[in-house]
Amino acid sequence: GPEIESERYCFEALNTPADHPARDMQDTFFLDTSDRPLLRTHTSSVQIRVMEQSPPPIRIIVPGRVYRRDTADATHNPTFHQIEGLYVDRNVTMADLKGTVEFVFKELLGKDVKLRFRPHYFSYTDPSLEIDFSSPLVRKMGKEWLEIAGCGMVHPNVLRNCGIDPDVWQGFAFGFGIDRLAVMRYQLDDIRELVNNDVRFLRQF
Ligand code: 2NM
Repeated sequence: GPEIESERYCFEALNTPADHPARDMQDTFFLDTSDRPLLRTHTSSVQIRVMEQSPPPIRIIVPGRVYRRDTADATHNPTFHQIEGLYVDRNVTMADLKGTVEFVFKELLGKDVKLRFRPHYFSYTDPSLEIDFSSPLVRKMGKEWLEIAGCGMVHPNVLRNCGIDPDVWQGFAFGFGIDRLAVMRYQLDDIRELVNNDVRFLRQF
């Protein structure tokens, strides 16, 4: 999907109201033209494009670059990368969500990690959850749990906005940022190296 998006795909279709903080000038890079395109703040806009175009069942993984206003330093960058998953079918429940998410993160982080789900709020899912993980690496950082991802059951309004009947179809989605994970895993000292394109850095991998 495109990195330059409309407010419709990035916010409106995702049930995110006009007064939501993400839609503030302080949080999103709006491009200075009349129809207010913006730099996408998440890859969920791509999920909308897919749900609009293809009838369920849908099973997709959406990786991509995203943009949020932030002051760059060694641990923050106004551009980073997300991976999102979306599953829409008949009879989809929270059990499918939990089982899939646990499988994904155990494959990614190792079979010995512990996962924890906490209630949360996202406008595009209900119920919504945040996912923490615990591992020897996390404990080495002096912490017990580290937040890694968000997830939830796709809000009926989001399905409706894409022409999908929520009385017939349900879905779950999850998303996470990969840059901070890469910093941890490869012990990088500056998150900005991931987009600096310095070949002396890139050649190490
Ligand atoms: C997240 C967390 C929770 C999400 C929801 C959707 C859609 F389009 F189906 F509504 N896509 N992605 C989602 C839900 C993403 O990332 C932290």
